[in-house]
Amino acid sequence: MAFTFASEHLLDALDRSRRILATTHANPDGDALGSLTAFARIMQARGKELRLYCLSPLPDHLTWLPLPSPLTASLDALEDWQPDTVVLVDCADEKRAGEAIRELVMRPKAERSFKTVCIDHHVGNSLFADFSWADPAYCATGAMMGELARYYGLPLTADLGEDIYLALVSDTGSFTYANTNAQALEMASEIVRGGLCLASFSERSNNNWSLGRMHLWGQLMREVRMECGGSVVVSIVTDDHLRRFNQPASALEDFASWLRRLKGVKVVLFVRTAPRGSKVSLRSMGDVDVREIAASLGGGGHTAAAGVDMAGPPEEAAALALKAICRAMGLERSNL
Ligand SMILES: [Mn+2]
Repeated sequence: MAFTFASEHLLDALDRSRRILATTHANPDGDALGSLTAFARIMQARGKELRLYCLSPLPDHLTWLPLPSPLTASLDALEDWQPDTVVLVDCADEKRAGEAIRELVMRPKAERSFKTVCIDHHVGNSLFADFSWADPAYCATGAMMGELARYYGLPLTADLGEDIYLALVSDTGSFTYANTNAQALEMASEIVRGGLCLASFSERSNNNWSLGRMHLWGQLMREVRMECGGSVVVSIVTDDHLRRFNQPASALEDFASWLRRLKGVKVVLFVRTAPRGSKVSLRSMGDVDVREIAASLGGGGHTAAAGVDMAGPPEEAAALALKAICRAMGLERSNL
């Protein structure tokens, strides 16, 4: 597979910057945060001043991640600190980072004193930024950060190595998904050679569950059901589930991926309650392009992992999504 690298223009824009506001998508996962912190470290090593913004607070399972610079959820907190460059990582479009960033990015060039940069690996990046490096050949935006670090001659060690490793494992399902490529494994190997201790990384990143989260997953697994003759697995989570086990929504992180383990399943449909309606996650084992299904419902993502926010309660959203899945697979749905 051919990988692109950042254009001279983008590299030049970064070189000329002094104060960078870096951000990523709301509800950040390991790739979003890992690539954000990696980017910040790389730019700090280049002598830049960094501020980090994310609409959502750090999810519980990622609070252990050391931050290179304070992370704020409010642009007002920057007070009179003015960026000359706004960088969005792992964002396919300007809306994913939230309204405050969208407003900044969408300002006409003549009305702003900063340039915008996007580094991202989603299919269908809208190229909204002044300078974009968008390449779906990369398994994770973190892998792009690894390439950027190599370009600047920075070793993939210590916190930078760990940031990138977190991004890689997060988006490849610990090197098990179809997007896992030799480049990712080579980069991981370079990070391990650089001193990352995998046992202690796993200790921090995986072995941090509460009993409530374990019980919640147990309950959800009991409720899982099969549709379309066993090729679609459906899991629905309501507020009641979270309340009953006293868990935050972040306790559901990665649950959908586990449902891939059911034999014969081609698509995972995971629907959960969201502040406005429902959040639908789709996972595919490779035969079905779930990004297309998500797009038909107004969402997006990757071929093997996509999502969409829908109005209405989870049961309703699940029924609509299942219909779209069955249509895409050329199957009649059994019942829901
Ligand atoms: Mn990603």
